[in-house]
Amino acid sequence: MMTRKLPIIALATAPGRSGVGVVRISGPKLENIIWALFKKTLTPRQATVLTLRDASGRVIDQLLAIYFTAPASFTGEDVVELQCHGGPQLLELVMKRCLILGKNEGLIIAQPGEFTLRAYLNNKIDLAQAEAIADLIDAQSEAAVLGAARSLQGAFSDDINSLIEDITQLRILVESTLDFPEEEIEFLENAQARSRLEAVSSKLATLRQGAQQGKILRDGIELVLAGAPNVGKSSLLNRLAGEDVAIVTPIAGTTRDRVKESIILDGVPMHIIDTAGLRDTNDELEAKGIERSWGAIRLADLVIFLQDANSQNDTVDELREQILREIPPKCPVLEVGNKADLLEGVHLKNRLNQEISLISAKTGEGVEALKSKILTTIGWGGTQEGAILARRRHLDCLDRAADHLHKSEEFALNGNSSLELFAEELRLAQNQLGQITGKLLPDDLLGKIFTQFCIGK
Ligand SMILES: Nc1nc2c(ncn2[C@@H]2O[C@H](COP(=O)(O)OP(=O)(O)OP(=O)(O)O)[C@@H](O)[C@H]2O)c(=O)[nH]1
Ligand SMILES: [Mg+2]
Repeated sequence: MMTRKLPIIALATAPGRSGVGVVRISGPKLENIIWALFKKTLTPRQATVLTLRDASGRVIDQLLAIYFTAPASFTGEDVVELQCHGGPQLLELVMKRCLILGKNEGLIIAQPGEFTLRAYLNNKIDLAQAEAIADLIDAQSEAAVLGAARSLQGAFSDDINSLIEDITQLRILVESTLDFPEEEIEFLENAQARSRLEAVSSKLATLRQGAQQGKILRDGIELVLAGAPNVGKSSLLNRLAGEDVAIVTPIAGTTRDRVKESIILDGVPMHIIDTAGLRDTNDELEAKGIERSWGAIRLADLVIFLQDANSQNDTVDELREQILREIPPKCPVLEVGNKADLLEGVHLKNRLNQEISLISAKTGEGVEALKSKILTTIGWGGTQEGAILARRRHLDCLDRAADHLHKSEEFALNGNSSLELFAEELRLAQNQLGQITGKLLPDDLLGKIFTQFCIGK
């Protein structure tokens, strides 16, 4: 995939009926293909009405073509976009005809993400921007669209590059001292080096925080509603979703399988999972459901441990222990007491003597406050202004960069300081940052990233 130089073609618009369907072709040289298709040469960047005919001269479609010549195009190669009528059969005929007439030039069907890959390989965009294109297409909320657009404009990449530049300057400073061992100690005590390192660390911390928000905005949160049977988990799901997605009955053990519903909370996609009530049971079907509840808890980003505010007993403590054992590391648990409408003036406290949120899934009381609490618990700052969109991959690179910076600090500031190791850790930190924009990315990772794109992009 990495080295294909042949011209490629794909439907750029979604399959199905639509007003217009766009077929896109990109390749090192498209003049011959254009001639083969239309017996015409096209003026670049000018819309031209053309007729595409089948082998026996019958008109397949009258379409609008726009031709971009390399390097001034999306991919950096020659690109021609054919705006056809948007019928699925028609577009298939157009594609087939193009493939036949472009055969001599080696025209082939594009792989997912191949147009964007070529844009990346031709330095039209960096890797973070290429990912932002896919994220823009997949964005699940308005805030995610704006964040992806900002990343695509290069906001994230600019921050990364500026940090890389700062580290480069620091490395130049260090490496120029390396040849003079007697100056090492002096250097490491040099306030300038130290304050620069601190500045780099704090810049990285800010970037990490932004990327964490960006990851939440992109992927949303797996929010699992867990608790004993009959406490009102399904009722809460329905309340949050604003519709009856799960069955609610007074019978304990109503929910047998996970029910998932996604909502947008303050721009953040929340994938809410209602689960079967947790208890010991001899019912085979219910037991299977409960096993799935635990499965969901093990993959949660946030667990709401729902309780009946009116009947607190030992099983609550037992269940809490169990849930805390099963959740993934760093997954917060929010304890919530439901059925507050039946409660009179009592406030619930959990084992840690913290007051827990009280709500009524039935009347809606406390649910707005719970929504805000959910957002603060997952660390959502609520500042969408200036937000970028980020991926797990970016966060991992930033985390590793932070580790290396931290180590470099130790080598610089501890008793057993070593300038070589200090410089090496700086290099490794820089390496991790470079992977975000793709400058220093292993080839196999590149393939993985682009195959997740949709076809035609
Ligand atoms: N008064 C009152 N009743 C509620 C409230 N929330 C739920 N209920 C009732 O409690 C019963 C159980 O509600 P569900 O939402 O099915 O409870 P669940 O936790 O999903 O139960 P399982 O699926 O069996 O685990 C139903 O009769 C609901 O109407 C509430 O806030 N106040
Ligand atoms: Mg239920």
